[in-house]
Amino acid sequence: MLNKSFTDLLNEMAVLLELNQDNVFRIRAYQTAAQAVAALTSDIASLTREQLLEVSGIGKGIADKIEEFVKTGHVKEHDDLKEKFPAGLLDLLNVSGLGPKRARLLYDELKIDSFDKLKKAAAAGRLQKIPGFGEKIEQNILKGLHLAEQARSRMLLWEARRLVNDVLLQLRGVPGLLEIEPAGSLRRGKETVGDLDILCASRNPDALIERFTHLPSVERVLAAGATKSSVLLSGGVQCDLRVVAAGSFGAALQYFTGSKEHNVALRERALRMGYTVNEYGLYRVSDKKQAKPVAGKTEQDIYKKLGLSFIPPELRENRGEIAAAEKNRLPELLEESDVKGCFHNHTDLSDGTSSLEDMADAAEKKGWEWYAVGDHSQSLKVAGGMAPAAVRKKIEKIRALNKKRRVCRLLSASEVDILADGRMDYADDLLAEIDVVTGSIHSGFHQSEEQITGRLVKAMENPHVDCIAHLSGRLLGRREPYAFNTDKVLQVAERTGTALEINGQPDRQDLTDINALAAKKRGIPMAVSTDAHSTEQLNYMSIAVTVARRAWLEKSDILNTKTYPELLEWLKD
Ligand code: DGT
Ligand code: CA
Ligand code: CA
Ligand code: ZN
Repeated sequence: MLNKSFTDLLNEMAVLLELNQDNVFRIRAYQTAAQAVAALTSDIASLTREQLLEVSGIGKGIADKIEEFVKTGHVKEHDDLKEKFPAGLLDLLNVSGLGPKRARLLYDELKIDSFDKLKKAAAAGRLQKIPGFGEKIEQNILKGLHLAEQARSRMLLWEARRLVNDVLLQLRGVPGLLEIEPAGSLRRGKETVGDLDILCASRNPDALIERFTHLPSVERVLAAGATKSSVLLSGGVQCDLRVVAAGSFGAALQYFTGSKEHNVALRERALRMGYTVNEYGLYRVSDKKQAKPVAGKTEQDIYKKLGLSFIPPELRENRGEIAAAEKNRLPELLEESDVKGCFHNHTDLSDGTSSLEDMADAAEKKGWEWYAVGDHSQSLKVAGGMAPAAVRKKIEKIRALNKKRRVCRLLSASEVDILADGRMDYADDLLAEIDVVTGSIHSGFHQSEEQITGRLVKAMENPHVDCIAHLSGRLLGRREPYAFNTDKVLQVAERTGTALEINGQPDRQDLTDINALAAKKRGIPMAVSTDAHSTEQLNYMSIAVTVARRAWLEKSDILNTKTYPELLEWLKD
């Protein structure tokens, strides 16, 4: 499928045009087209010109470029533009606080075209001397550099899953393969992943290693040993493949899943019980030569022999899971199949790329029982926030659609901005007409902790607000969380019965697992949301569910597990 690489190309075109100080409408057209292509479910290479032109956001110019790209793998205008600027300059745009305009200035004034040069210049205080920069901007750029460096060394869970699934798919057919499973932080569902760990048992390790080191996505082979091979995938991500004997597979999977802290605690427990545990198996301490493992083929056997119920990977962080497993008191974790709907998402009426009908169809296809169709509120102009009249029209439309559709019931929803002074972005009479009101902070991120906490409290005290979205406002690798008093916010959520959201966007994932667990302890209802901006993004539900699992959440903690009548009942309260 060419869509991803073409989307990247379009986004890069938009940036290059901006660096080139081109016409703003042209730049905007490329950005819109990138969103449109990203949301397509069919391969652009398989669409006719007529079909392409039917997609909103794709005009004649873009259709030409698609044809050129499908035929040649290149777009000449893109190549030409790229030649005008050094490659490192584009890299700089990953630093938050540095848009194309400022990057261009840095290049023109100080010849800065790499991370390193930028870091040196900022540290030496040379940026603030450029007209229009100043000390504050320099500080922001330094902060942005720090975040970007962190982001470079870790990838988002979603991206890690995509990469690993691709590798697994290609290894599954190799002759002699007995078992294959991803391990490490990926299997534990951590929000970001450092490197990819894959574990295999095989009758023919050589064939496996041979295939692994020659995958099309492999850029460089770091090691190709019979038991451990490491490669760099394109994009510089390291992937380790370990091959073990089938009798040790469970022990190795347990060991390489981690976390290290969980493993240390487990090993101490084993020792107290007269066992040693390592990646080969569980042995009696008296078995000095480790000749006869007590367990090793499956993880289940190992936990069982240690007197524990099976601990799901998401809980293996040494946060009390071993004590709970000993008493058979582990939570029955939320499953994606428990989810019956979603109430934070968008359509093309605001900044989404799919229509209301398409989103509803996609929700139905996911097997959901209800779907609250959301959009942004009026103040969020950059995201096409909706004016009150448009919201009312949308509510009418949803009512009409519900007369025709029976499988997945539609509700109206809105992600309503919590304004800088804590007022909601719609008047109460309109809020009362919307089925599900989610309050969000999208502005004033730099306010003090008191101010932001005050805004959140005021929003939760509004009886029309059902839920607070993405509490923290962070964007992993790009924006730090805003300052807020967690205890105070949880206390008010508990008192007002306002739900808190776990957002499934790969770069958000907040509530964090820690905050979600704290909310559970107070009995605060929570929602898992996709915040989808296209039909495809409804798949981000899997990310939100993973965060919930890492937070020890069960079906009963989550509003999305309610049936349609139960949900209506909850909304009434
Ligand atoms: P990452 O890659 O930074 O996101 O985190 P992990 O957890 O995937 O860590 P990684 O890739 O270094 O190692 C994979 C697993 O192997 C880790 O979760 C636990 C296990 N492991 C690695 N080194 C050690 C160690 O020195 N002691 C113990 N007990 N376990 C280790
Ligand atoms: Ca890892
Ligand atoms: Ca590793
Ligand atoms: Zn939002």
